[in-house]
Amino acid sequence: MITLYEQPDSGNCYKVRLVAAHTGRQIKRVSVSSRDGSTRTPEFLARNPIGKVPTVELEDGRFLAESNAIMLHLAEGTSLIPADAYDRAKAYEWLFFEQYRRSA
Ligand SMILES: N[C@@H](CCC(=O)N[C@@H](CS)C(=O)NCC(=O)O)C(=O)O
Repeated sequence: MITLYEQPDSGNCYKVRLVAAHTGRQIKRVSVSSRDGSTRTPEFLARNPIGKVPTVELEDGRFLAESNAIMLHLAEGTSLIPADAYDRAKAYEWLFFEQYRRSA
């Protein structure tokens, strides 16, 4: 099972939980927070050297960070990643858009 290190109030972590749910993946959720220092411990920095969430530990023990990279990994082989190149690029367009767009 994938382990998701998350801040429960983080939109980036919510996106990962949504894709996990849509793709039928079970995830183990572990709460960490910059507020209590748990994203700056040596143990957490070994998982993600920049101390950010979401960070996931895959079933094989490897770690992956960046919400969009995690979502693309979870969605691999599903209809969430369209087969058509243009449709796929349109999906990526939304991923890039939301990373820099902070308000309406
Ligand atoms: N581009 C990253 C942004 C990651 C990020 O900024 N995460 C915030 C929560 S949304 C975080 O880890 N904040 C705690 C900290 O900076 O220590 C992504 O999409 O995952």
